[in-house]
Amino acid sequence: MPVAPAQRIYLSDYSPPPWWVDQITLNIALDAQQTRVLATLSLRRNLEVPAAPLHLDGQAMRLGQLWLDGQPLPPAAYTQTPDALLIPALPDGCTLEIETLVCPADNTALEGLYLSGGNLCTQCEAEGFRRITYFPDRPDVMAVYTVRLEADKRRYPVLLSNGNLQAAGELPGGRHFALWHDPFPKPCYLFALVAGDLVYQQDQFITASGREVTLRVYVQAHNLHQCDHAMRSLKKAMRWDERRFGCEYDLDIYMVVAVDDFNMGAMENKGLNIFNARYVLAHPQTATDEDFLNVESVIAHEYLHNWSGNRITCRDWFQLSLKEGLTVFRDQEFSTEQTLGAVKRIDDVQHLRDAQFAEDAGPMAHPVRPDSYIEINNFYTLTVYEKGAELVRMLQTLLGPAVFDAALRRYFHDCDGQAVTVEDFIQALETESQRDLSPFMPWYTQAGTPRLEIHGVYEADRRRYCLHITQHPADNPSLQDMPAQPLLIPLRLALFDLQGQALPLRLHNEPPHSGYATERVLEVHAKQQQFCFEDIPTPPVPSLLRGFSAPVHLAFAYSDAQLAFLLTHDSDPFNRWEAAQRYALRLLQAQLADPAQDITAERSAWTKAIASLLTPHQLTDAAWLAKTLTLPSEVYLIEQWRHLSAVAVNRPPLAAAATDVEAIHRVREQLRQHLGRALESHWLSLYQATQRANSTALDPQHMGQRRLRNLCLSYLCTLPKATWRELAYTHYQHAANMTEGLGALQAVRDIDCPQRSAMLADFATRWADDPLVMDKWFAMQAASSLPQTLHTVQTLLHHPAFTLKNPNRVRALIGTFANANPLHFHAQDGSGYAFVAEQIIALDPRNPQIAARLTRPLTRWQCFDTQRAHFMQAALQRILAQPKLSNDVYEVARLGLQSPSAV
Ligand code: B3K
Ligand code: ZN
Repeated sequence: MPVAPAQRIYLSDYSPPPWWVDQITLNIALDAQQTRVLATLSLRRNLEVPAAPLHLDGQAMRLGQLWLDGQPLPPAAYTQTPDALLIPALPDGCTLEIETLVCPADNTALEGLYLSGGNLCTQCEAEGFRRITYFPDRPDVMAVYTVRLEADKRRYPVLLSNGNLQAAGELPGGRHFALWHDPFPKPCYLFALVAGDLVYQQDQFITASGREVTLRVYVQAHNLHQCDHAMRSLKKAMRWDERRFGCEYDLDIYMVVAVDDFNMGAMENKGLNIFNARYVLAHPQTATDEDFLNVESVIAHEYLHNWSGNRITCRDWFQLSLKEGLTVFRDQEFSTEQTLGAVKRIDDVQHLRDAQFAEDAGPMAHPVRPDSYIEINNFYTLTVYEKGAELVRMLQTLLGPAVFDAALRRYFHDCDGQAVTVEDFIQALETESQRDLSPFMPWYTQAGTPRLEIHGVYEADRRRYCLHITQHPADNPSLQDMPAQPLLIPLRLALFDLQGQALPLRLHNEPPHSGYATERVLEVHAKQQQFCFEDIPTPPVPSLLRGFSAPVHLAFAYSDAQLAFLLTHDSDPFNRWEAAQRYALRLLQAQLADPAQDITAERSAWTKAIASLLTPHQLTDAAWLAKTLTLPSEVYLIEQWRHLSAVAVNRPPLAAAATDVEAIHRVREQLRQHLGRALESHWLSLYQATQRANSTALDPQHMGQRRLRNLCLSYLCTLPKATWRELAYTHYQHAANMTEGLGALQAVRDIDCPQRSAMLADFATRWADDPLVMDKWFAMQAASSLPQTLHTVQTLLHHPAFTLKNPNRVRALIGTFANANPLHFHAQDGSGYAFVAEQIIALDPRNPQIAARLTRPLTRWQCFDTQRAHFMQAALQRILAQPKLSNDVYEVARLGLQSPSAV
C-alpha cells in the first residue's frame, strides 16, 4: 500500500463539543501573498459533557502569537500538531486571541482563502475555515461573527463579509477597511469574505413584514450586463419562500458574488453567497435556455438555504442531507412553479436515474445519511442531494401537500437557531402530522436502489383487479453484507379503462360509495403485499409510480399495446413520458439481446405511436414533446443494463453479463436513424412550425419550442443528406440566441462533415474571450462519438482557452469525456481510462476535490468485461501508486478497487 490509510470518521462516535464559542471577532489584513488573521474567540466550557482540552482545527497556515485573556500564552501551554492546536488548561470562560498567517496565492485547492481572477474569496464548507484560523471546525459550534477586513484600496476596492455593514473608511497608506457584523449565530462553514475589484447590480426587496433588503449581484465589470436574470430569480425565490413556507429574509443586505474559479456550483454563506460565475451570468447571446434555468435554480437553492441550512443547520456532517436534500427539494418545488411542471420533474428524475442510480449501484453506494467517511468532501453526492430530495418528496406524498407544508413550517419554527439531526426533522413532521414516521427511517440509513416488482391480475368473475407487489433490496454486490429492511414506499397510481377513463379506486375492505378518487397513493411497507381494487368492469391499464413517487426500479410487464395506450391516454404527463421511454427501451433491448432478430413489426407499431404525438396542437407543450421524443441516453442504458431484462419481462432476458457499450451506442443510433427516416416529413414540418422560437424570449413556451426545434434538426441530421447538414449550418448562422446556435452544433456533433468543422471554427473565433462559452465548445467535442475524439480531447488540453487550473474547464473537457462519452471513455483498448487517470494524477496535487470527482467514473469496473475491468483497475492502481495522494482521491480510488466482483 503506497499511501497510509487515512482516518475514518464514524457517526456513532459523535459527542457534543466540550467548548462553545459564543462570539468570534476576526481582524483580517488581506494580502495575496500573506494575509494576517487575528481571531478573538469568546470561549465557554460546555458543562454538560466531561471536561476536555480545547481542540482547535487548523491546516495549511502559520501560527503566530497566542493570548489568553490578554496575556501572551507561552508555548508550553499548548500543543501544535499538523492539523490542530490543543490547549489543555483553560478557565471555564475565557478569551483566546490567535494570530495566523495564510498565503492565498499558494492555495490551489480553492478551499479556505484563495485568489480567483486577482480577487480574494473564500470557500469554507465543509472544512475550509480551518485554513484561515484555528477553530472548532464542526457545524454544531455556532458563533456570532464580527469581521473587520483591511486591504489596499486600489487593489481591493470592495470588501465584503457576512451580515450587515457597520462601518467602513479610509486608512493611511492607501488602505481601507470594512466592518461587518452578523447577528445570527452560525457555524464556521458559513463564514465568507470577498475582496476585490468588482461592480454590482443593485435592487431592493421588501419582505412580507415590510423590512427593506438591499440586493446586490457582484461581478467583474465586463460581466455587468449579464446579471438581470440572477437578480430576477433571487427576488422570485425570496417571495416564493415567504408565500410557501413563511420564511422571510433576515439581514439588511443579500449579496451574490460571481467568481471564475470555484469547485462547485455555489455556496450559501450567510448573506454573502459566492457563486461559480456559470450560475450567475446569463445573456441570451451566450447562455442557453438550460443555462437560464440552471441559474434560476441555483440562485434559488442558495437563497433557500437561508432557512434550510443556515438558520437551521446540521449537527454534524453525517446529517448533510438534512440541509442539502431538503434544499434541493425546495428548489425543485420553486422551479416547478416557474415552468411547466411536468418537464422539470422529468428532468429531475432523469438526472436521478442516470447518475444517482449508478452511484447507488456501484462501490461508492452509501445511505442518504452515511455512517462513516474519510473525506467529507466526497460525500457531497447525488445520493445526499438528489436521493435526499426524493426522500423529502416521499414524505410530502405520504403526508399530503397541506400537512407537509404545515409540518415544514413547524420544523423551521421549532428548530430555528439550532444545529440538528435527521431525527429532529422527522420529529417535527411527526408532531405536526400526528403520524409515526419510524417506518420511513430505513430510507435514510440503507444504501442502494430497491426494485419494486408488480404483477397485475384481473379477476373477471369478481370484477376486481389485484396488484401483487414484492420489494427487492438493491442488488449491489457492495451492499451484500448489509441487512435490508423493507422500506415504506409511496406508490401513486391510477387505473384506466380501454376508453382512457380513469377508474374510481375502491380498495377491498372499503365500503362501496361513489366518491372514490381516480388517483391514490398506496403505502407499500412489507416485503410482499397485495392490493385489490373493486368494481373494475374490464381489465384495466395501470399507471404506476405516477410522477415517480419513489426512487425505485419498477418492474411491471407492460405489453407494447399497454405502453402505446399510456403514451396517448395517461393523464399523468410524467408517466406518458415514461411509457415512451419504456417502449423505446423495449425495442433497444430486443435488438441488444439478439441482433439478428427481426423487430420490424414492433418498430412500426412503435413508430406509429410516436407519429401520433407529432401533431401541431402538441406544440402547446413543446418541451414535454421534445423530452418524449428523445430516446433514453446511452448513460441511462448502461445504468439500466442489468434491469433491461426486467423491463421487458416477455422477452428473452439478458444474461447478467458485462455491459456492451459499443452495442448500446450502435442500437441506439440505429433506432434514432430509423425515427429520423420514418418521420422525416414530420420533423421538417415541426421544425418549420417552430420557426418563431428563434428569438430571445425566455418564457416556457418559447424555450420548449426551441428544445423541440433543435431536436427536429437532430433527427433530420441522422439522415445522410447534405440538405439537412446545410439546414444545420443555416440554423447556426441565423441563430438569434445561444440555444439555437448550440443546437445546430449538437445536430452535427457526431458527423464528420464540413458544416461541423465550419461551425466549430467560427464558434471558437467568436467566443475566444468568453471562457464560459468556450466550455460549451470543449464539452461538445468531448462528447462526440467520432472516432478521433480522444485525440481531439488530448489536443484541446493545449488550447489557449484551456487550463487545468480552472474547475469549469476541467469539467467541460475531461469531465464530459469521462461522464458523458461512454463510447470513448470505455474504449476497449483502455485508452480512455489511461487518459483520465493521467489527468487525475496531474490534478490531485493542485485540487483534490476536482481530482476525486474525476476518479468516480473509473470505479464502475464491475459492470464491464474482463478486459475493460482490468484496464479500469489498472488505472485506479496507478493512481493509488502515486507517492503523495490526497485523502479525497485515496478514498474514492481505494473504495473503487475494493468492491466485490460482479454478480
Ligand atoms: N453547500 C454547498 C456545497 C459545499 C460543497 C463543499 N465541498 C453548495 C450547496 O449545496 O448549496
Ligand atoms: Zn445546497
